[in-house]
Amino acid sequence: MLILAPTSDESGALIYGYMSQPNRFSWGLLVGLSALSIQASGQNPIIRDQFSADPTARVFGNKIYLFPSHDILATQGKGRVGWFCMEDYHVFSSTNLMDWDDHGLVVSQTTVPWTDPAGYSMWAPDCIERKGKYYFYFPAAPKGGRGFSIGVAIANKPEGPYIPEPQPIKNVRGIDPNVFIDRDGQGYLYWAGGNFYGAKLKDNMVELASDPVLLKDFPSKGLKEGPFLFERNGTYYMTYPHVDKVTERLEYAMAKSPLGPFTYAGVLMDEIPGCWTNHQSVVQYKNQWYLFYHHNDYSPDFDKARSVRVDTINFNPDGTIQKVVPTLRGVGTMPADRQIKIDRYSKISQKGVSIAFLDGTNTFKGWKTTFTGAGSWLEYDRVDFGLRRFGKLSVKARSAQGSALQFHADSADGPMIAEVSIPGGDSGSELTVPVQAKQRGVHNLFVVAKGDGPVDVEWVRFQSH
Ligand code: FUB
Repeated sequence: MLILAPTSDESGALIYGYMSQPNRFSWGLLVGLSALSIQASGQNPIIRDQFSADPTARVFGNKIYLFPSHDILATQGKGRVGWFCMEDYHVFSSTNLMDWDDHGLVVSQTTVPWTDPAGYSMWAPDCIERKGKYYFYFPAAPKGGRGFSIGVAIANKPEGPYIPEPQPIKNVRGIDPNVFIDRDGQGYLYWAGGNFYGAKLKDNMVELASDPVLLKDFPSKGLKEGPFLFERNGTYYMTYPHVDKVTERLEYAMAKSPLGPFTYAGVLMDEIPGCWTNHQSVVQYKNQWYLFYHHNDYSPDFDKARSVRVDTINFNPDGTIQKVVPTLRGVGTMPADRQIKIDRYSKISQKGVSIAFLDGTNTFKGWKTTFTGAGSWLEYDRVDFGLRRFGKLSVKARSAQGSALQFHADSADGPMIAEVSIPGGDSGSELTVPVQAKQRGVHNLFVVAKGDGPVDVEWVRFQSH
């Protein structure tokens, strides 16, 4: 039997693949209890106070819920240093895709009866609603066992509390569970284990109703995992990460029934350099489709500490999907009176703009934008000025030798909203100036450097008074 286990690529870097021998390190999983509500704000990555990966997004009622993996850093005696390390799951929700509430820990390796409590391998999960109950599916290593099994925890609300089933699902070995309920009410479970497998679920959602089927219409070369199936206009789309060349890219195949046959249809997202894995879900919310995925934004030197992102996804008239280009700006409009982190830009000039962490020892503090050279510019799309005609603009900036920035609406030479002189000095300060061309509604914001001296910008914000 094939066991999912870490191995190394040709350069010796750790990756994971399928080996015919079990690996020595252990795995595992808990049931979460406390609800801790922390706000995280929009732009990519969307979760800004902890690592998050393998995002499954689901719409329940009028909210969008996020069920990601929760990467932590292994230390000696806690997980395997240099490898994935996950001990629990959090659930998040949003009504605007900008502000995400963290509902806290919902399932943990120490309280699921069948999992190794020191496994640190709670990999990609999924969740679905059926008849008012919420079924949370997760892979983990069974106590004293090998490889991964897949279990279910059940709740009356998407936020939990989730009660784990005493045993994993029989006849399922693998990772990355994905669950789908068709229009006729039939549930399906998909998972990865070298290949993709699928099976019908019984109405109770915790037992297979049929033998697993090998879904054979997928690439035979290069690791593939993370199956995520959705339906649109009678077409079933199977999306998945696949290593075609060096790292994972997102691909998809189309079918006329949930178990196939599937026909390869293209690439959803190209490889993103710097992170070996990617992992996706596709969901429609308020008439727009979104692709949730991950990248190692807060951990550029270690790609097993990842962060969830979201971008819009669009379909062609023939039902095929337009390739998604990953962005820092993400989705949604940004209220003008928030701290607008322009380091999550939409576009920048070819020269003279760079992004760096504010504090390399704590990357969760975020980034700063540095302008070097007059004429360099940055575009930040979709700032919502509402009807308020904000009268002041504040910017937190620093420039050792002094500089100036101009803010324009709609283009680099569009109406000038404000000009700010940044005095020379080493301490960053909040500078406030009157707005010249007041704006209403949603506009793209352009920041243009007017001085040659380097200037660091942390955020920009509009105010009424
Ligand atoms: O997060 C651990 C594993 O990395 C997931 O299960 C895979 O899909 C990949 O993202």
